[in-house]
Amino acid sequence: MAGVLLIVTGAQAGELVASFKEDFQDETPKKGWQYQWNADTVDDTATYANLSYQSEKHAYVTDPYAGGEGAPAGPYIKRDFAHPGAESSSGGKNCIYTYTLQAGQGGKISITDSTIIRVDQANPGDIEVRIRVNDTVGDPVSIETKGSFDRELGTLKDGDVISVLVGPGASANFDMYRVDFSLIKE
Ligand SMILES: [Ca+2]
Repeated sequence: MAGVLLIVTGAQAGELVASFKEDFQDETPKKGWQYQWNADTVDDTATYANLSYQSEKHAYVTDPYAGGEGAPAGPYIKRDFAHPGAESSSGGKNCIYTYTLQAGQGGKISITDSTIIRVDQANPGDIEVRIRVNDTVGDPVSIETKGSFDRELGTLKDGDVISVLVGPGASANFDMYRVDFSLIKE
C-alpha cells in the first residue's frame, strides 16, 4: 500500500503517495489514478475524460483512436512512453495523468523525482507540461529535450485532484515522450 514507505529524494523527504510508473497497471488504473485527455481547452478541467484501455497496444487511448483505421491518433498513455494529440490554440490535446488524494493522504504534497524526455530529439519541436490542482491549471513549461517538474503543491486535503498534463505545444509532430514522477507528503 502507498503511504507507508519513507523515501528520501535530494533535499526532500516524505511519505510516498503515488508514483506513475510504479503504480501503472494495464486494463484498469490503480486506485486513485486516472489516465485522461481533454476534450476541450486544457483550462476546462470538467471536460477531462478517461482514456480507454486498448489491450492490443497495451495503451490507454482516446475512443476515436480505438475506432481503428482512419481514426485520429489522439493522446495515448503507456507506461514507458506516450504521445499527446493534436495541437490547437487552447493548449492542444493533452495526456493527463490524474491522481486523487485518497483517505489519509491529504497534507503538504509535492511532486518529486519527475523526469520527462522528448524521445525524437533529432527533430525540432517541444512538448508542454502543465500542473493542475483541482480547478486550477498552471502555465505551460516548454520541454524541447528533457526536463523536470518537481514542485511543492501546497497543503491539500483528501479528495483533492492533481494532474500532470503533457501537451503538444506548437506542433504534435515528433512528440513521443517518456515521463515519470512521484507525489510525496511531507
Ligand atoms: Ca510538439
